[in-house]
Amino acid sequence: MRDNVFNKKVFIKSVKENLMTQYRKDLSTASNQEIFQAVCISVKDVIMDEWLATQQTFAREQPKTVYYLSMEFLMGRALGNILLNLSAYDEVAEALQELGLDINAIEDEEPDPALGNGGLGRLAACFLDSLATLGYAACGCGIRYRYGMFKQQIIDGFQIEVPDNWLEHGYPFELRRPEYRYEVKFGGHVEQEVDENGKLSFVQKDYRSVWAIPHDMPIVGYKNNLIDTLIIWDAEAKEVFSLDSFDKGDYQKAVEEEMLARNLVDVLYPNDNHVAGKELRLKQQYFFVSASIQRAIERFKQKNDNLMDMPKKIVFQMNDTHPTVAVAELMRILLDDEHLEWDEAWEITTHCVAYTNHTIMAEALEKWPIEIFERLLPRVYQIIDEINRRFVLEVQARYPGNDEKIRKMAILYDGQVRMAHLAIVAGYSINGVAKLHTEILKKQELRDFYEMFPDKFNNKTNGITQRRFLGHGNRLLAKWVTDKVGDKWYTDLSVLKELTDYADNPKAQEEFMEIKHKNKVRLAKYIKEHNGIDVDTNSIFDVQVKRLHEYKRQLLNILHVMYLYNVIKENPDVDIYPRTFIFGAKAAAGYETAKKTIKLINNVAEVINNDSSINGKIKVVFIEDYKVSNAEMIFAAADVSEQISTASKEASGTGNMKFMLNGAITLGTLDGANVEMYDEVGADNIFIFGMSADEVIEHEKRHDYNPIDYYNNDPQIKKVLNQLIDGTYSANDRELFRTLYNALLHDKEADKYFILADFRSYAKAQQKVNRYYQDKNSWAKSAILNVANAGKFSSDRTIQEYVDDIWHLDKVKIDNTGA
Ligand code: 26V
Repeated sequence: MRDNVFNKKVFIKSVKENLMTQYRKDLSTASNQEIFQAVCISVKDVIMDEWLATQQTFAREQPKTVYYLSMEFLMGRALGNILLNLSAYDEVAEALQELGLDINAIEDEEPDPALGNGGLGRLAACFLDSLATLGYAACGCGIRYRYGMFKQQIIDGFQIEVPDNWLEHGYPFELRRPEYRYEVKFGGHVEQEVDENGKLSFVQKDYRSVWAIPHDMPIVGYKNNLIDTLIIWDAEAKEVFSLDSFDKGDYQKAVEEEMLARNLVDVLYPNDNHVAGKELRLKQQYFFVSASIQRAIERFKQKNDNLMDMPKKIVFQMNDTHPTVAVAELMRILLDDEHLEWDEAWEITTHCVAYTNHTIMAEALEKWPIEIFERLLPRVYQIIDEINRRFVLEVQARYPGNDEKIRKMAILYDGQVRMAHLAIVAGYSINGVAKLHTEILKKQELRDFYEMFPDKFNNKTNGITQRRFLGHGNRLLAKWVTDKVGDKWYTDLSVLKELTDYADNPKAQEEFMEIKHKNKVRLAKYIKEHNGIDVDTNSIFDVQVKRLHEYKRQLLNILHVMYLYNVIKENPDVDIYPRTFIFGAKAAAGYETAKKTIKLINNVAEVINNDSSINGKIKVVFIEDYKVSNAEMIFAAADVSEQISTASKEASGTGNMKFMLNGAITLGTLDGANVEMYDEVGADNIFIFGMSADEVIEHEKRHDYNPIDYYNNDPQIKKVLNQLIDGTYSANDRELFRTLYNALLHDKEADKYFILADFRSYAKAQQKVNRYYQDKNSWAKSAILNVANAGKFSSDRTIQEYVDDIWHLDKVKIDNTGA
């Protein structure tokens, strides 16, 4: 079947036909966007057959299914990835070439479905890719945001947020399925009713409701004919506001429901690691969770008649606390709709839901005011209240007279619903996302819960899909790797170990550096086109791309650039190998410090890039609108990967792994998964600096850190900080960076993220980078060893661990003979 369609001749014919039927155009008149759409339709033909075959196999074999509940799926572009996984990329590229078209230009027509903020959403996307590739039945469940993550424009150095209307041209790979809609109810009140058997039941009255309409997206497994599904739910008004309802006196209700549906899925909240407590966000959470659970239960009931068997067939993985209302919604359906007893419903729920924690940042811990919760979800709130009541009894039984424990552990406390506590009490598994992170959870943040439920806690170190981040993003290196060790790495990344044999080989080193250089040329071209800056492709590409957050310390990086610039100015002959400092980062719209940091980076770039006296030794580039599609190109071109978070704050990081897989050398703290990367690659092939997590935590406990000491005792640090407020980088407005200056020296929690404490150690590590790069062979060797030791960080490994330890899914084989 695949062979047929992707046969060059057949494919070209099919694309031409699509152009004709869709647009009444031929190749000479069609735009690239139209050709992109036509190509997608041809590809979709193949997908549809395999998708159906997969779903039929699932229906027949009833494998256990994971429902991955996530507010975010940062999918990135689909076309190239689908072609790669269908093993049709080369054929299609050649076919397009025959038509005089460049496949990259066609791929560039696809908007990034940016239905996520950062690491958490991208992880969900990598997981789906691995689940399908490994042959497991999985269903991603999320929201079809009308506007994805905002597009970032840099104007006069400032970030400007522009709406991302990703659906503008229609999205070719989604399938709208209104026939599988569900009703989701909000508000009203709960009434108790007694049925003829004297049984008490609870009924929600006077509610407003919307339809949840599923849109399916295909998740194509790698060369295995299996296609899983990502469902993103859209909201539609139940009763379209009409004369009919007016007649019935429902006018007000119809209008309200239409308004509710209209706003519900409009925007993805662009905050990351920070809770704003917006009511609409809670609505979004309940909306997609309720629809997803209704769907799962309905599917289950089609083939099973005993709900107590649900844990054998279904697991709901909660991606952070955002979908935690799932606990109460599942209870509600089992109690109110399925009429189970509390103990039965609890038995099922506590064997069906599991929770992943992605952050220890206190600002990201979700707590909802009880008032909002009760008003919006009255019945769900009653259930949470009951779960809490029972849990508190349990705590009291275990720690008699210890009110402190209750204060610390209760689900409802101080007028708030603590979502993490609900997730932990109900979930049968609680996992962190890197070894260090899980240890910190157990010893610090969630210590009381660990003491009470030690067996629930486990670690699943994150991973990334090598198919997108090497196979698609770095085709040159992918080919080089395949030439050396065969193509097994696509599904078993551990074979990269075999590259170790080449690390010392001068020819392999040269080939590797040549590929890196070509990727740098590609990125330089992108930078020239987008930023108008010429960068030296022989310079070290030193890259920090990730969400902008104080704990990630982009500020440390740029302060160091300012320091280097001072050093060069004072001593023009200093031995500094040319370096291009590349940044990419979006800041949450309301996060002032983060936005100021972007402005600072751009102002420093402006000054340094235009100072001819330093002979182009250092340059600074801020890449606008960092997103999955340009990320793939950036990782491929990086020499140095900046992973410089304050130790203990970055739960895992996944960008770090993408750089490693592309042969960049990490400059980082012993934080998150960096620790495990260090273990894999060895001390000689990574640049580590800064305080340890234990040291940071110790200072935080003792409140004994004083950044002023560093300022007073280190003249070079002092000079750099003074330059924040003396107009060096803001000639027209000396006060522009005062807030950054104060945040480092004078605010209440001055230098909360220990930038000054780590500055010297960072500068030293940077100096090591500077020297090491000049020894080309050693550098190439280390870079190759980074690729060779990246095997552990495949999301295939991560997913297999989830399957073995938490989900216990059945492997499925899709028979392709009917095709
Ligand atoms: C939190 C919140 C809080 C409420 C408002 C909206 C919002 C949106 C996203 C988040 C998630 C923050 C947590 C997160 O992204 N954690 C990242 O997860 C990655 C995957 O596990 C991990 O590699 C990163 O270290 C971690 O920061």
